[in-house]
Amino acid sequence: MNLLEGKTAIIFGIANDRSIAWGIAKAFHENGATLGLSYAGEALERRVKPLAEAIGCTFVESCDVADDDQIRATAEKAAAVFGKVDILVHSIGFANRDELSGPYYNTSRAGFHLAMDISVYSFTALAKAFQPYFSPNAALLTLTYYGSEKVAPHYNVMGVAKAALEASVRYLAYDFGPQGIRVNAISAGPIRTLAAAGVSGFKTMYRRFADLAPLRQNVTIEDVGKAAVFLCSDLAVKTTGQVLFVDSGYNILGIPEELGES
Ligand code: NAD
Ligand code: 0WE
Repeated sequence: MNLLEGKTAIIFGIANDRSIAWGIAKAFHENGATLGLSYAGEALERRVKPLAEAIGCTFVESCDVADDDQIRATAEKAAAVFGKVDILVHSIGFANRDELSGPYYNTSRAGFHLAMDISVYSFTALAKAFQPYFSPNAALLTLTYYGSEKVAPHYNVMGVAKAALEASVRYLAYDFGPQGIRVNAISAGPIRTLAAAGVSGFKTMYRRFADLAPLRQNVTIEDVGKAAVFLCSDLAVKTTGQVLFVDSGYNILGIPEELGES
């Protein structure tokens, strides 16, 4: 299909071929989009460059979203190369590893600030920096997780950050609405990416997810890519400020069924 023909998309957050951002990049490419990729720092260049090449993408820029100068430089470079930006994808989150276990109240002030800066503020900062270059019907997209709404053991400060990120989606949608620019989020079920590797208890919760979710299947980066194509295409012209669940229906459950019952 060619749902994104003629559109330019800049995607932030590819670390490797398991990244959700890579699932989105592949789906966008399959739908005819012109792509620009951005990654966190030179250490990742070796991994990201070959992926970009595989989808014929020549705009591959390093950008640490903790740094306003790097964000501005990336936006200016994108504008110089592409002229306008139709789609911006933010697939970035970070908290100190030691704050993703134990009780939430152990979160340090500095750790709280870091999680909010990288996982929440960066989306708003990107929206601001790219604003002059957005086309009139542009679409912005970020990635969130159900731990924003309900307690997911150990998700801790990231859950608080995702709640703030989802609120940001609504405020940005309000700000950009008059320009016809849409802002949405996808809430994905657990996926075994770099950001999930080594998280204590992730493996068990990943397995249980497929037993409990109405569709009885785990979520893939390709599944998320398809939903991203929809939200960023003209199919979703009147959808903004929303969180779309791509989670095999897990979020509708109240009381989980006894394991092995059905
Ligand atoms: P990932 O590790 O592949 O992606 C996270 C990305 O954030 C990496 O590319 C990393 O380089 C980038 N990043 C971290 N700090 C940065 C900085 N300072 N500047 C620029 N980039 C920075 O893992 P992922 O699972 O693909 O995560 C992508 C998004 O999806 C995150 O927002 C995550 O919270 C969200 N998400 C993940 C899952 C899951 O189970 N994996 C589920 C729902 C939502
Ligand atoms: O948003 C995420 C990933 C969040 C994350 C993960 C890490 C691990 C490595 C943010 N920062 C870091 N920092 C590191 O140093 N997910 C939705 C995946 C995830 O992470 C969890 C989960 C799930 C699901 C952490 C605890 C509990 C569940």
